[in-house]
Amino acid sequence: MTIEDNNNNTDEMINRTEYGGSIPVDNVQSLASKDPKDIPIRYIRPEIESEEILADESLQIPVIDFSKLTVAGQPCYDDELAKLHVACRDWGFFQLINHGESETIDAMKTVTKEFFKLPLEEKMKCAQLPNTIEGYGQAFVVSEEQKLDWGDMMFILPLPIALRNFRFWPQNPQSFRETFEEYSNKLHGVSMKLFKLMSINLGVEPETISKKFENCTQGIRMNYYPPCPEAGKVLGLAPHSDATGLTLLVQVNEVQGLQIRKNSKWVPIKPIHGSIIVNIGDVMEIMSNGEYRSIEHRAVVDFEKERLSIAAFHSPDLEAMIGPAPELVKEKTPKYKTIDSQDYVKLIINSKLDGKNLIDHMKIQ
Ligand SMILES: O=C(O)CCC(=O)C(=O)O
Repeated sequence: MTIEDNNNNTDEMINRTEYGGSIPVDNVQSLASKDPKDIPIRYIRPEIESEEILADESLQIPVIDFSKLTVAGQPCYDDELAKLHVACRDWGFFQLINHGESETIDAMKTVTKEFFKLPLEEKMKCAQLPNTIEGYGQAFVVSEEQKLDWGDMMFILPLPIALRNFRFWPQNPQSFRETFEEYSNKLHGVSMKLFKLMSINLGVEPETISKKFENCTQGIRMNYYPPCPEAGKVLGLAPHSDATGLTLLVQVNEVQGLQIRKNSKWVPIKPIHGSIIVNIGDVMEIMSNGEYRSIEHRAVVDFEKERLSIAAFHSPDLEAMIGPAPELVKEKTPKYKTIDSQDYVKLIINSKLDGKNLIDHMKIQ
């Protein structure tokens, strides 16, 4: 099916509403443009002022050179593969350079910036609907009391193709759909190469991990964080680990904001220009039986400048079972439960972003 096809028929194949959704809340970009001095209390998080942010700029996540991992047996291949294993095990985060997808990424950055610059009425043509997870709005708001993130997002599920709902794919800017489809394919390709390399590093058969992502569920979230005069008291995105297998994140403009939790402190990440920031999600933690760890991260906002990022989440296909790879529990006990993907997705959508709360549900005590 191509993006031109009408996909109403897929609504019959997949009941989109059964997964639940997010409670609608104010548009933050409009809020920020009106009276930026008067920040509603629901955005203010007193607890963050006492949290420690590491000032040591030398502590940075590992950098992996993808060009050294293209052909096994190449000089440097073994060293880079070992470096990748350490990055996944000890950090759960790394920056991928020389990935060969710069042109597609740059095009995606351009249409993302253009989309968020559109008037609200135009963006609202792709607004979330009750009980859907896709579209323009905010995600993970599950109660009226919950603190809110200082940001808006556009979330689309481009894969699997059968699940596409073009209602949420912007037609403005004009090149959005074509650029987005290309981006989805290219980033899925990068993630597949990484899943295969991680499977080699973990010593598991491709069927156990990487094959489960061939027909993956891919969600792409474009985040827009407006500037905030109370930037030190709000968060663009609350601390969370990703519920997925692997996330591939690009920072769209030069404003930094991603922080990861290491040894109870927040470490600001300095993206290398053109890199993809990769992080291990909860599903990889589960499948690797805890050998790899998903890491809590959050997004902070700037006092004066807007910030944009694009996260591509890769989850196993909807028929797959999610649980520890049998090879990795042979001599150990399983640390996590095994459940089917659809139940796992329901768990994600109906939870608020709260540290590693999701994976705690999956742990065998
Ligand atoms: O904006 C960022 O840097 C972080 C985005 C993120 O963590 C997410 O979209 O899940």
